[in-house]
Amino acid sequence: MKIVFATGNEGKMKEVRMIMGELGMEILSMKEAGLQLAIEENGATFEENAMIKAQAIADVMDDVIVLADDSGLEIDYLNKEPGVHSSRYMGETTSYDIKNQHILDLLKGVEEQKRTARFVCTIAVIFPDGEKKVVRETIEGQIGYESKGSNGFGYDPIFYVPEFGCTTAELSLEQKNKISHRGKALERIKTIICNSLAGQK
Ligand code: ITT
Repeated sequence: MKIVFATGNEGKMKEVRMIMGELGMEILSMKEAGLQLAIEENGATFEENAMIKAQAIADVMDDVIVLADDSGLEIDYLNKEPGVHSSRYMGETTSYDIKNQHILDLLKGVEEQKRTARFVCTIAVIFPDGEKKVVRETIEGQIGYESKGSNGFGYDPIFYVPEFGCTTAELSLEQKNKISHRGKALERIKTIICNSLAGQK
């Protein structure tokens, strides 16, 4: 049995491979599965978008477990924006250096207690028999005062985690996966897959 992960985001794929690799199953990105689909993420929630992406792959592939992640950054001071629009925020092709600087500018002078934010990750799974599940996990933090670190991707350089005293871009892949929204969601999905496979024996 293979897993196809419905993402075109290489940063996500790195995190996925580290955790899901422990299952001992082949994990393919959409590109590796030979799929070039333009999937319109028009859901109103992370859960809906994750299921839209997973369903688009499940519709064209048989005998694989399909996973899809929809995630984003909610900034309380900006009324939870960019939220479900995180990858489209300021334009899909705009660099994260520019997006992150723009957010820092919007929060200029805002006191620490009001800089609260969270990463949200929903992961949808669709099994070959059509069974579907979706999980949601978060990590709480704050928008920092400057961009820091070069690990991770996206908004990691401005997402400050008080317990660690650094941004998620300053954590190693292993450290980030232990505490992150995606790491926790992937661990739950791993258990769901293990239980489902055990039930089939
Ligand atoms: P796919 O839809 O192909 O998976 P995407 O990047 O468009 O790739 P999303 O629609 O789920 O994915 O948007 C998620 C965005 O939220 C992502 O592009 C980042 O900007 C941000 N994001 C999510 N998780 C993140 C993380 O762990 N670190 C930094 N930024 C993150």
